[in-house]
Amino acid sequence: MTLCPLLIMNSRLRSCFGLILVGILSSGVARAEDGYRLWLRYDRIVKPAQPTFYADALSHIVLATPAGTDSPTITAARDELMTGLSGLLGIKADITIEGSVPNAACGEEGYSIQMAARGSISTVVITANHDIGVLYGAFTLLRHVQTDGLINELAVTETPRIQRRILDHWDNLNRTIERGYAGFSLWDWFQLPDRIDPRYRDYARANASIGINGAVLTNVNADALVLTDPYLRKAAALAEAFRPYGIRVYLTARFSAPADVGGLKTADPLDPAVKAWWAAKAEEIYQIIPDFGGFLVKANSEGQPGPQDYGRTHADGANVLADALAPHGGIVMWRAFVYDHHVPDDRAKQAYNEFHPLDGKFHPNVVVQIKNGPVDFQPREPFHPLFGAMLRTPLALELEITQEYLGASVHLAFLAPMWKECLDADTFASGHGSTVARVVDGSVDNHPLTAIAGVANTGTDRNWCGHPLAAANWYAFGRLAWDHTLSADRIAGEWTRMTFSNDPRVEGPIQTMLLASREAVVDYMTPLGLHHLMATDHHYGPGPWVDNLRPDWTPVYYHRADERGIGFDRSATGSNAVGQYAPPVAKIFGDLATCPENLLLWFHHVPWDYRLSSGRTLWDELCLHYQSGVERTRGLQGTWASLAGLIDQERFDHVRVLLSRQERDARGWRDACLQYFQTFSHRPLPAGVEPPEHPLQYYKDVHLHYVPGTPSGL
Ligand code: BDP
Repeated sequence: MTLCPLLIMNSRLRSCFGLILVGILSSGVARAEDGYRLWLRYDRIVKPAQPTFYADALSHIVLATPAGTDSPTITAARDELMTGLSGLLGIKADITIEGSVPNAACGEEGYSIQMAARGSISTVVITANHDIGVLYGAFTLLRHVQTDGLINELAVTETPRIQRRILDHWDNLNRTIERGYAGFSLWDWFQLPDRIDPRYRDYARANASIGINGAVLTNVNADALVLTDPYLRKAAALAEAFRPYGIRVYLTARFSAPADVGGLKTADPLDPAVKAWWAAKAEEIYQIIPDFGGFLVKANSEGQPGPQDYGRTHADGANVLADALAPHGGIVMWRAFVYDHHVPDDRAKQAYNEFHPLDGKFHPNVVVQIKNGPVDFQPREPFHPLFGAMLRTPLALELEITQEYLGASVHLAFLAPMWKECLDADTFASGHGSTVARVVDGSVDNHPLTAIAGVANTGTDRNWCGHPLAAANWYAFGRLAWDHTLSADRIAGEWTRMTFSNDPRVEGPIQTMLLASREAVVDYMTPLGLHHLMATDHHYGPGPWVDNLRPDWTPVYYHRADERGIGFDRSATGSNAVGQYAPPVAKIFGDLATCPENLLLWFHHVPWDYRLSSGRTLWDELCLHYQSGVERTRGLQGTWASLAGLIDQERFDHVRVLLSRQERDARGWRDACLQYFQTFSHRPLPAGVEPPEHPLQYYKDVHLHYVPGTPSGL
């Protein structure tokens, strides 16, 4: 018999040990709030809205599909419900699996959740046509409970609006992540396929909980090595770990792979040997990964190889890969992020110039993947004109969840409001109401293939995304990919309740902070339509003066400040980028008087003394926006401070420190940009703008080293 060590201690020692134990346990509790559990925390709800009702209804759950049988996905749903309900409510649910008739309203991935009385027993029934729908339904039910929804009001039938809801990981095979700010890649390529890190399952659970159903494992700046047998087997191991959660893997295909790893002399897409190589490669991949999703390709962009190297078009290139994948059901996501400094046209116009003439020339399993704006994931851009101009091609929207241009994982920037701006923008592609969202979900032009991608912000950091509030962006991406009609407000509320608490004293302030944060960043970085003022390479701090790189990588190319004014004239008198939009949109953007002020300097070169709607001059307004960015950041700090004692110390302290750096950075942005622009405007800072802390040269001399996520590593 072993005696409990506590029993054989004397009483003094016991109380001392007890204190230590309490200390360990309480610090254990604090450690439990390290963010690892994301929005799936399942801590006990202190006072559920309807305790008895919950207990009754949720004690009996039926999972029903036409097959009516168990599977790894159904097991995942059951496990999640058991864990979730016992954590949230202390309920040990009785979960049964039943057969059901097919329900057209549930489609391929949807579900229906209904309350049903079985005799005297109230039951929750989750019905779906396929197992994955049951899993999605289980997560919805848990979210409802977790956010303290009224369970008797829960009757939902839902299907996703977009079919392929994908995370793009810009992860390299050496585990660094391009533009990744939360540690190294989650994929431990060296130890795969032998070791399956338990984290892969948690990654898959988190994704499934918000409906994400695909992961591109590798960087768009691709390494052809991933297409070789050993790496395909590693990818297959990840695919296996993700499969119960409905997540398919995709890989990036380096266009020169037939030459790089295939031993061919060329990668010319029209060369028969090249076509045969891709066909054989696809065959090989599907042998190893039967449900492989397909390829994501960055071609002829920023030095990547592509079909143009052989005088062929993007359609020629995409179609060869698509034909190879088609017999297996795979797709090609061909990126439209192309521009070239040897082309004399405005960079913002180049993707349209190259892709618009190819509309209708892509094979049916190709989707052209377009960033939300025409330049590059800036804090604010207008929607990409291609969304209104390629009605005969399925178009995917690419969003950047990782905050490459919005302060990395140091600054708080909740991106749902930014994504909603794009999704809700009317392209007029096929008359009024042809929003980007409706182009992407296929409802404008009836495309059967629909997709949306988000460049992931995940990494090996214990809390997954670096900043304790940055997982809100991962969450928001998934929720919008599933249903782009959800409001940013609702998503912020859900995430806050699940990640922190249903306590209104906590939920309200965090939700308010999230919703205010992106506009704060716009104000202190690039207000009024300014863009790409970031320092070279790492894109973290200000560098509006940079003029010594290829022109389309320099901020001076974008802001065009001079003695007269500031901004890029993209109106009919300038580069005429506005001409790439449908006439009703072009008319609004193209006229200084009607252009939304938050995009003014994107489309117009505006005199310093031009009067804005406030009655103030452009210069004064610009200065006040920078100042407001700083003040809004201080507002975030103040709101966060009000949470002292209401949330766990660990996340409280972490965010407090980050916000204080954000405020310092915001001041730096303001002081650097305003002093630099002042060398052109020759005007004083208006009242209300704080004087700069350091002279301009100080900011020019700042050189940051080893900023995470920087491709060159410098
Ligand atoms: C830019 C990034 C670069 C990416 C590129 C892309 O700076 O690291 O490779 O986009 O999307 O935003 O291909």
